[in-house]
Order: sequence, then C-alpha cells, then structure tokens
Amino acid sequence: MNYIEVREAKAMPGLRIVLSPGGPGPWSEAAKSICYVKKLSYIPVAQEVGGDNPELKQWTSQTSAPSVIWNDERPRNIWNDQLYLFERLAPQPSLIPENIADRVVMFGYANEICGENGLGWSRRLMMFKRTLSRTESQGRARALMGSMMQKYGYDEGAAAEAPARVARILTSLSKLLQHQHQSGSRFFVGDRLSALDIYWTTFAAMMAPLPQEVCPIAPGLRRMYSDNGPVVEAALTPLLLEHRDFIYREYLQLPLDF
Ligand SMILES: N[C@@H](CCC(=O)N[C@@H](CS)C(=O)NCC(=O)O)C(=O)O
Repeated sequence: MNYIEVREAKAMPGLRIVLSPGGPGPWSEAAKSICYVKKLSYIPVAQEVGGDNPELKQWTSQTSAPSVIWNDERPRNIWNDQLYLFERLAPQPSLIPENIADRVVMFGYANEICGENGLGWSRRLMMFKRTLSRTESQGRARALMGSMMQKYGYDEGAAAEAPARVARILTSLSKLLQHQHQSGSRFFVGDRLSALDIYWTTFAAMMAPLPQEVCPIAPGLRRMYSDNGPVVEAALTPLLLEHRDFIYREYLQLPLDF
C-alpha cells in the first residue's frame, strides 16, 4: 500500500482514507474491503498507530483510523457513517439491505462487531491485558499501548469481562449463520452479501489471522491476535471461520496489503 502523509492528503480532492499501516486493523480492513467490493478507488493515508497524530487530529477532530474524507465534506470517523458514505458514492453492489427487518438485523450485529463495547473493542481490551501481564512486552509494546489503553476504555473490570463479551457475540453470530444456512442462504442477512459479512470477515483477524502468505504480519502481532484464551476459543466455531474463508475467496482481495 502506498500511503501518503496526512499533510499532503488534506490538500487533495476526492476520497481519502486514513488507515493503520502494518497490520490487519479490522476497522481499516473493513473500510478497504467495502471499497474493493464497490470498486471505489481512494487515496490511502497513513495514521501513526498509537501516536499523537496532531495533523490528523486537526483534520478530523480525532486520531483513530480509519477516517474517511470525501472532498470537503465532514470527516467520517465511525464505521456506520463510513458505510453510508460508501453506499452513496457507489450504490452498487449495495451492502445495506433494503428490507427494514434485514437492515435492523444487519446494523444490530454490525454494531456488536464494530461498535463501542463490541467484539473488536472487547478483544482489544483482552490484548491490552495480555501486554500488561507479560514481562517480555514491557518495553516497546507497552509504550505503544499506553495512549491507546486510555483512548479505548481499558480498566481491569472491563478487561476481565471482555472474553465473555466476545464469546457471547461470537455465539450469537454463529447461531445466526447456522439459521441462515438452514434456510438456504450462505450470508448473515437475506440472500446476498451485506456489510455484516465483511465486518465479520475482517474482524475475525483479531482471533484467527489468515496464514502468513496472505497476511504478512510481525510474529509478535500474530501471537497476540491468535492468543484467544479458552472462553473465546470455544466460541470461535468452524462455521464462523468457514464463512470468513468463503467471503475472502469469493469477494475480497488477497493477499492482504497494509
Ligand atoms: N472510530 C472507529 C474505530 C477506530 C479504531 O478503534 N481504530 C483503532 C484500530 S485498532 C486505531 O486507530 N488504533 C490505533 C490508534 O488509536 O492509534 C469506528 O468506530 O469505526
């Protein structure tokens, strides 16, 4: 991925997406994947993971990635705003179901995956806890995580509850998928691809990163992403992982490029 700097990107027109370089950050991968499915081209802009990102702050009023900026419109910093923007810029293929019942299911589960206190959020709390508890990760990893722990709601109580929270969401997603399969659909909602399939597929990296050939990441990051603990591991069903593989195979781009 050829990233440009925030300073340069600010002066450009068109679609710019600020991304986390160096790993399959699930929110960033979701935004990239949605653009891929919709054939939307964009300028990738680098965030400094865990850094102060002063120029990004000045541009978007926050320092997380992804942030999506279309011309001189307001920056979209949250996954659902980003999805609506992508739908507007490239209505086809639509990734938001038209049927209201399906749409409610899709946004409800997508929020369980991407929203505050959801799967990604809680899994990240588990990773912070792991880093704090391991002596070999005292140095650089700790320094990197310090600012993020504060930003993303780390406290001991929340971290202790996180595995059960992740597991409940996984179990619920797995049941939904099983029910859909029994009704003859291969997708989470209705009978075609929706953004929910993409969110699950990209967030699965936080529990089961794809093999190194298609997801080249540093060994430490891979160990952290794969260290699920027994509660999460038990809820990560083969059905969920098969669905991830199906969506990558049929719809998304491999190898991952970050
Ligand atoms: N605001 C995003 C979530 C963004 C987010 O959590 N980004 C993380 C990805 S792990 C990030 O930028 N981490 C690095 C940092 O904050 O420096 C949303 O709700 O859609």
